[in-house]
Parts: sequence; C-alpha cells; structure tokens
Amino acid sequence: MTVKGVCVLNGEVKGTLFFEQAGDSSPVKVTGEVTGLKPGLHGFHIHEFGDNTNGCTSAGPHFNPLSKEHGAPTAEIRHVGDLGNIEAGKDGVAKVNITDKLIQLQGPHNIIGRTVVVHADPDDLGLGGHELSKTTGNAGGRLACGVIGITKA
Ligand SMILES: [Cu+2]
Ligand SMILES: [Zn+2]
Repeated sequence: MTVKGVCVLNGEVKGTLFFEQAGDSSPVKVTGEVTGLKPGLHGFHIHEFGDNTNGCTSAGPHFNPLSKEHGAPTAEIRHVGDLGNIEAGKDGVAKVNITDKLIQLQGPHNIIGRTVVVHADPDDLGLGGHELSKTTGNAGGRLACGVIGITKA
C-alpha cells in the first residue's frame, strides 16, 4: 500500500518535505524545498529520534538500525538515514528530489516518527578523513529539523 509522509523543517532555515512509498519494497521518494540556506552543499539525514525537546540535538545520531558506519546514499556501507547532501543555489533554495532504497515508510526501516536534519556544512560521505567522517560525515551544526508525520495517502 502507498504511504505518504510530510515534514516541516524549522530552525535557522525553513522547508517542507514530502515522502512517498508505493509499496513495502518500493523506494521512497523525497521531494520538497529548503529555503534560507547558504549556497552549496548541506548534509541531509534522517536522525534516530522524533524528539525535538532540546531543539535538533534531541534527534540523536543518524538512524542506524543495522549498526554500520556513515557513508554515501549510494554506498554499500551507510546508515539507513544517510541521504547525502542537498544543494542550495545562489538564491539559497535547495530543491529536494531524492529516491532512496533503504529508508522506508513501513516495516523495519520506517522513518515516520523520526527527524530530518539539515546541516550547516557538506556531508563528506564518510570520505573526508576527519574523525567525524565515519559517524556524521562532519556535516557541522544542525540548521533545522522536523519530525516526519503520516499524511493522507
Ligand atoms: Cu544529520
Ligand atoms: Zn550517517
């Protein structure tokens, strides 16, 4: 069955994201827009907890049910929540159009009730050689976040 979700990002930047999965083994499409960004790449992840009580910090680490190292969305070794980067243009707007095979809106990798975080810096996809590369992609501060909710299918 088709499941749809939505996420409103709040913080230093704003955005709205839409999620759609046509069936339990289908990829998830993520679309939408983030505004107010510095031009360039910004890390974009699903974090473990749908908890924003202490701002985006409460969302915890990247969603990682398989206990792997951080990586690129296309890499064999990655967190389920690793969606790479979004890229803002000169106008500070990043159009999001991602299709991902690991995140789900149903089943064991369900991301509904978890948090989307947009970061200040680029995600180095695990390859930067920084001490944080294999855990966070060294993507810097958390600019905005929002919990993913279920919406009308
Ligand atoms: Cu993140
Ligand atoms: Zn990660």
